[in-house]
Order: sequence, then structure tokens, then C-alpha cells
Amino acid sequence: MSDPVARDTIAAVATPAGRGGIGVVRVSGPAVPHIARAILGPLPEPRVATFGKFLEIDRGIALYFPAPHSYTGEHVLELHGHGGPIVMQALLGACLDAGARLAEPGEFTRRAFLEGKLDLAQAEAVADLIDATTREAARSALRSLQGEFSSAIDELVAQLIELRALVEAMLDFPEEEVDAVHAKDAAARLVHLRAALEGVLAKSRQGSLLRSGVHVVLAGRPNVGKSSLLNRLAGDERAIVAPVPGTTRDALREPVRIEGVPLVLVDTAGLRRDADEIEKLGIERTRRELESADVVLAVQEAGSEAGPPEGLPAAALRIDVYNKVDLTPGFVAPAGAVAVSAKTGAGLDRLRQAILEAAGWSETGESVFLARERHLRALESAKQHLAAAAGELPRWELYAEELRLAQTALAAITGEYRADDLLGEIFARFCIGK
Ligand SMILES: Nc1nc2c(ncn2[C@@H]2O[C@H](COP(=O)(O)OP(=O)(O)OP(=O)(O)O)[C@@H](O)[C@H]2O)c(=O)[nH]1
Ligand SMILES: [Mg+2]
Repeated sequence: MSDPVARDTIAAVATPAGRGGIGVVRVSGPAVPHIARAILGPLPEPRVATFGKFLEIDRGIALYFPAPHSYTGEHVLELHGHGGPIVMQALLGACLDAGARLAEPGEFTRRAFLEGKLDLAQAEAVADLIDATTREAARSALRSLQGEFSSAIDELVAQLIELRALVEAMLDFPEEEVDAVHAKDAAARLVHLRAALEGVLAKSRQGSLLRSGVHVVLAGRPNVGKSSLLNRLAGDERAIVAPVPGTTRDALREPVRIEGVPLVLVDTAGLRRDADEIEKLGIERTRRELESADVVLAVQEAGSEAGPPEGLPAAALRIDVYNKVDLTPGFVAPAGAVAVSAKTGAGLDRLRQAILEAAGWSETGESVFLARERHLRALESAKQHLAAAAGELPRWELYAEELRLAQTALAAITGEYRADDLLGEIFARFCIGK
């Protein structure tokens, strides 16, 4: 832990801007006792809600958390006043006058990290919990905040350290003398480690869907019912539907949720060659949407000869959807495709499941990790180094080096090993007061 006295004292309004019943000004740092006395008179008893007058500005509840038993690990003062912008700004101003400076975005949480109150993955979970848009995402963020994700990473790192110790010991012997039992033990441990990493990665990939949302693009020829399907899936008449081909000109985005997984559905202009000027611009947009899609619904009419248009992505990303099955009774969709009717709602549940599956979501009943892109990259990198290690056997020096690189990658997730520019990048995305 670093010496808190070496740091300055920061203050910010911790509640959102605007008016509310209560607003909170939070102050953290060595000057907190001095600031508390300046504003309140006596220093409140530690961790006891204390009613008092805040200068001539307001009256309310003050909470004083002496270091190290606080969110940041430093002395912290919270002033719970009336949540109006004038009151909050005046209270904040009084704290600044008494020696604090305005906190930067995420600076409270950054200090909590630097004081060892949270590791980096937990600090990120604070922002994720606040930013969560679904209950599932919030629950998952809370689990990360409580350290579930970090323990899974720490467990992998612990296994890696044991394996490295074993291998470093073997390095002291010439190759031909490395005892076969040890070599076998190392190989078995690596297999185990790789499987464990794969498990964490799978849960993280799933969880990352909860964070970032899945981009689902409806594409197909004009008039096949793309807009009608979007309306059905959204449960609302969002897109204009008409019997004329070429109705949709612009890409329309609609956020929806399936089983708590946030999706963005994108309705697009129908793809065809003989389009007018405006429609051509729409089709250009469709192509751009297709490039960034996670899943493409390739919509066509059941029983029509036309088939899907050119330029749709390959099977992995795409679900073939046959719409208007109400018009062709007895229609059977080819294997892997889904038959639906936007008119009657038939097949819609199967389509929802197919979308979740294609996006990589599976209802395992197990908790997932609300991983960020940064975590996924680190896990992937560790995975590659472990695979490379397996390929180096029995060149133990190279093997040991790959293990070291894998450990470095994993340790970056919890911030045990860290670069300062990474910290800047992570905390800058917080808002002020967190
Ligand atoms: N019978 C039947 N008609 C449908 C179904 N889905 C859509 N339609 C009709 O098909 C026509 C075209 O539907 P849209 O949803 O506008 O089709 P689109 O693919 O968005 O068309 P563009 O925007 O022109 O590319 C409308 O008259 C809809 O009412 C369906 O499942 N059954
Ligand atoms: Mg349309």
C-alpha cells in the first residue's frame, strides 16, 4: 500500500446531475478531517450517520470513514445534502475552498485500486454494474465486483505458477537427464490448465454478450417481410411495412432483449439490382451493416424460387429464415433454417433461440463472467501461449518462456501486472464521482 498522505484530496458530486431528494458530495484524501471540520464544525464520529449543518449552505447527514476502512482506503467524507444543483455545487465549492481539488473521472475507484481495496477486474465491475442495462448484466457485474471472476483468474495463475516452478527446477538439468516422471507430470498439469482456461474463456465469451449486446441484421430481397419480422421481434410497430417492394430505405435500429441478452436488431433496405437512387443509398447502408453484424438473418419467402440475394455472409454468421409460411401450408424449411410467419407469429420462438445460439449464448445454468474485450484478449493470448508451450516440449527453456508469457497475460486482467496507460484508459471511461 502506498502512503495516502502523499496524495492530494479529491472531491466530487457522486450523485447524478439534476435534481433529486438527496445529493451526495464525496471527498477522499488526507485533508478530509480538516475539510470536515471546516464545513461541519466537529468531526463526525467514524461511520456514524451524523446530522449537521453544512456551513450556511444546507443541512443533512455526514458520514466519516477514516482510512483505511473506506471505499478508497483513504479518509473519506460523504455529505448527504438536498439534491439540487445549486446546493450540490455550493457544497462541492466549499470542499474545494477547504483544500480539495475536483476529482477526475473514476478517480475514487482508481484510488481504491491503488490502495488494494479492489483489483482491476473488480474496479471495472463497478463501472459495469452502474452501466448495466439488464438484470442479468447487473447480476453478473456484481459477481465480478465480489471477486468471482478475479478468483477464477487467480486460480489459473496459481496453477501456472506451480507448473512454472516445476519446469524451472527441470531447467537445471541437462535435457537427457530430466526425469520422465517429472516431464509427464508437467505435461498432465498443462493439459489440466488448458482445460481450465478454456472453461473461463467460454464463460467470459458468453458474459461479454451481456455487456456489448449482439448486432443482428435482417437482410434479404425487397418485400420478403424483414420489417414485419423486426416489428414482431420488437413487439411493437417500429418499422413501416407495406406491400410495395423497396419500402425500407434507411437502416433502422431497435434494441430488444431475448432472455436478458441485449440485442440490437437492424432492419435494412431490401437488396436488389434495379433500385432507384434513394434505394441504392439504402442498399449501400445495408452492406455496411452486414459488415459489422454478429448475426445475419437472411430472410426469404417460403416457397419462392428467388432464394437469398448475393453478398450475404457465410453460414457461421447467418440464419436462413423462411418467412410467410402462413401462405404456403405444409412448407418444410431446409435443415438448419427456420420457418416463420411474421403475420401469425409462428416459428418466432425458434427464431429467437436460433439467434441466441448463433450469438454464442447457451443456457448452461452456470454463471457467466461479464468480461470486457480487454479480458477476452488477455485470455486468448494466455491460451495461445499455453498452446505454444505444449508445442515446445521437450525444449524446456522455450516451454518455460511461453508459460511466463501466459502468466503475464492473465495477471494483466486483475492488474497484478499492469501498465499505467492501461489504468488511464480504464478509469477515464468512468464518470466523475465514481
Ligand atoms: N401473409 C404474410 N404476409 C407477410 C408476412 N410478413 C410480411 N408480410 C407482408 O409482406 C409485405 C412486405 O412486408 P415488409 O415487412 O414491408 O417487407 P420488407 O422485407 O421489409 O420489404 P422492403 O422494406 O421493401 O425491403 C407486407 O405487405 C406485409 O404485410 C407474413 O409472414 N405473412
Ligand atoms: Mg422493410
